[in-house]
Amino acid sequence: MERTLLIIKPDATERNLIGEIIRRIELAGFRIINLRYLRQTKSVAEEFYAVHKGKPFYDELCNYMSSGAIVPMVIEGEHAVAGIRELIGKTNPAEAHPGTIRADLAVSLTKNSVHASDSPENAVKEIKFYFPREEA
Ligand code: 3AN
Repeated sequence: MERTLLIIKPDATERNLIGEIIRRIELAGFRIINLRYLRQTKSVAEEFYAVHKGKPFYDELCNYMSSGAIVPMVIEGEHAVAGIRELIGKTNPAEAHPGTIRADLAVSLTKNSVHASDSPENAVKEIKFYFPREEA
């Protein structure tokens, strides 16, 4: 069993897609074991995306991730990190395979509806970020 962090981003919460995204996660056989609904400040978004600091899209990304409600959640399942990355599709929705969350629901490269941890190591860190009391 493995855990990963997924975040439903502001473009998706705004378009009432929380249920649709959760439905796809559950249908794929994963369990949601913790979940929050919040709006974060820009400085919290900057802290979460610190690895991207200095990249040309960093400021836009942090503004966007503090522009509306987000839903971070802890997901558990067999090979959850790779499995959820597959379910969400490529970063750019234009390049994502049909049937993936980003191909079907996302708006653009920035407004790409969801984030998911890209490695088991990052999953542990990212889960701690939004769920500090969650056991790894
Ligand atoms: P992923 O979310 O697929 O792991 P990352 O970690 O490379 O992708 O990028 C984090 C976020 O930054 C992406 N979800 C996307 O919203 C944004 N992003 C990445 N690359 C670009 C880019 N070239 N232009 C604009 N935004 C980008």
